[in-house]
Amino acid sequence: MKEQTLAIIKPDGVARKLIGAVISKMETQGLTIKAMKLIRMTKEQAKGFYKVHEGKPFFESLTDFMSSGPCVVMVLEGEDAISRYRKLMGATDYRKAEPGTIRREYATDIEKNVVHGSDSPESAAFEIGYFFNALEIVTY
Ligand code: IDP
Ligand code: MG
Repeated sequence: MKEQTLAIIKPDGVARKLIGAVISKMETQGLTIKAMKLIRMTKEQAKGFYKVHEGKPFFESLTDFMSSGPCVVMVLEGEDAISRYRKLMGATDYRKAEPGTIRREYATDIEKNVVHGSDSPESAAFEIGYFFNALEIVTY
């Protein structure tokens, strides 16, 4: 089934000039970019985005990190895009990620793990709507 998912190249990925490498992997895996922009979240915006993790021990540090510099936010589309892109990202902890995945190749830390991806249709709908309005998602 054709789906859309929300992807982020996190501040570590942008700072380390990994935008091109990450997008290249996305395109090679059959994902099409339907929307994309460079943004910098405030701490409050990062907290709103990650509100499902509120109360967890890593929440403060994660939202500091996500607001520490620019991110690239994207809407990706493809067959089973949510699971396809989760597979391409690899496990949250890069040490457990499969070879060839973005996190295994590029992440340096369980927190600074280069990319984000929605984990369900419900989270994709919330996360896409958090950053993009309908006019910004291109139909082609
Ligand atoms: P995901 O990004 O693979 O979906 P989540 O469990 O949703 O992983 O966690 C969101 C983000 O929070 C992770 O990508 C990572 O940056 C950070 N994170 C998750 N677990 C930990 C942890 O145990 N320590 C530090 N940061 C964590
Ligand atoms: Mg998650």
